[in-house]
Amino acid sequence: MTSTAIAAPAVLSGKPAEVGHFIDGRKVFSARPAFENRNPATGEVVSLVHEADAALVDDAVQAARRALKGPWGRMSDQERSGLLRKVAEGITRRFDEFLRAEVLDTGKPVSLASHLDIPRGAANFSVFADQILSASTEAFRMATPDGAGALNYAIRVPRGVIAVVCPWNLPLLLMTWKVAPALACGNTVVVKPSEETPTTAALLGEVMNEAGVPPGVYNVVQGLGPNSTGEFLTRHPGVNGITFTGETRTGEAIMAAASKGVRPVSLELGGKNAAMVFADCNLDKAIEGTMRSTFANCGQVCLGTERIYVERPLFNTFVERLKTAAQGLKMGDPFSPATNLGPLISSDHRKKVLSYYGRAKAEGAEVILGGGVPDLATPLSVGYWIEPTIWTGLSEESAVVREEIFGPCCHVTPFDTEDEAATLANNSPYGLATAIWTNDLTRAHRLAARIEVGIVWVNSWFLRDLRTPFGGSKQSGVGREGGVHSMEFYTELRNVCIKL
Ligand code: NAD
Ligand code: 6OD
Repeated sequence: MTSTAIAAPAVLSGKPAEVGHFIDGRKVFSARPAFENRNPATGEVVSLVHEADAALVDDAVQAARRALKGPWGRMSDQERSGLLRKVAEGITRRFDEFLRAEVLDTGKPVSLASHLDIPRGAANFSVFADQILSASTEAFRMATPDGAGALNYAIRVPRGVIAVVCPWNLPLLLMTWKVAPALACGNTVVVKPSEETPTTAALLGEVMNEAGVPPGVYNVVQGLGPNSTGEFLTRHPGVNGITFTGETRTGEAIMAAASKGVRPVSLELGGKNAAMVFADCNLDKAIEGTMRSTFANCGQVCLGTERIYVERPLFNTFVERLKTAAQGLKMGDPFSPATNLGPLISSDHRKKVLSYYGRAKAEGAEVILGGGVPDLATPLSVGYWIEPTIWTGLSEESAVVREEIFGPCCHVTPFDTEDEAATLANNSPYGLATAIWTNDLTRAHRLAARIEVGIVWVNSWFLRDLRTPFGGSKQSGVGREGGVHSMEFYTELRNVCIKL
């Protein structure tokens, strides 16, 4: 595995590559590509992407249904586990191809993708290859009037065909986070990657074939969401369960689609996460952690902290230190190991984030840093770059403080008491994650029980043990994935009662 020795793309010459679907173990292309996929760093077209219509989505679902009845459906947990392990090895073997594809699709720095996205893509498969071997169920002996008794035991059965609908911010990581446990449990999948980041899902099809995963077990349909591929897939009656990561609004549409046929859904949705920084914290660590939680992946991480609450005695120092650290972020060619801040995903997304930058100014925020578009040399000048931005001084009612922006920005607010910090943090329709920075562990435990989120990090952020429950409260999601919690979603329990 190499980490940074990845060739930067030469100026693309000739026709860009075409990215198509993967159905029944084969690459499939529609009559013609439907849209362009641009490199967010340069605006350059990197590929032409095909779009699956309803008939092609049906082909993929039917292939997935057939595969359930084939050798895949008869495999033992041990055999599936072995195949997943080979998939993990395949990702690692083709690390540089995945890395290049992910960096070109997202514009994220190679320094990030090589340490997070691609290794996690492989780890998701090896972790669930282990998990399935230790999955257990319950058993009960009961009394019966004849005295002989009966034995009840539960078995786990796959749900069937799972639709996996993915976002663009961590494409391989988030897709494999769902595909790996779904396959470990014996399901088959039809994946709909984001239209912004189609490539690694297609590449994974090749790895599945190389690993010997039977045709039809892993399928990919490319395309858009509403009135297109995403909707055709989630409304398809041959789909037995839907797992989705993306915006809360889209989650609502997907939940509505799932209600037809009463299909289960797992939803990992948006956030407007708070960090709480207490005066007794280790400031160096709090700054380092907040730099990551606010600016990693250009702020396009659902777990990112866009609201920072700082205990008043530390407030001015914290803001000054965060500003100095953020001034050290380095934009540039994402393929350069020195770059640690990439662009936003698209021109449209930049327009959205800039509208919040404008709104913050209009509402009288004190702009501590940034607030605009950086002046970069060609070819980066054409990309979707934006300045890292820090504000103070806005009211808690401001849309900038309440709504998910999904950009490299945060608003910092002082607080006076622990009670006030908790009230401020909970004042949100979202409830995904929080980061608490304090050396008072009693306080940390107290707050962990009080903050209305699915994930609490104390003196850390995005520190992941893949066996732990992951998911959001309130409008940040439905259900938990990870470890045994993924097993719960991707299987059904069937009780067997045997009269002795
Ligand atoms: P999005 O909701 O716009 O799109 C996600 C996927 O859904 C895409 O593949 C899209 O084509 C598809 N889609 C859109 N409308 C659809 C419909 N009506 N039916 C079926 N499919 C449809 O999200 P995004 O912009 O790709 O990602 C950013 C969002 O994702 C942010 O809100 C972020 O917080 C959230 N997110 C959450 C988590 C989490 O774990 N909670 C992780 C990553 C991202
Ligand atoms: O680490 C994970 O498993 C996970 N689902 C991370 C989500 C990050 C959101 O952008």
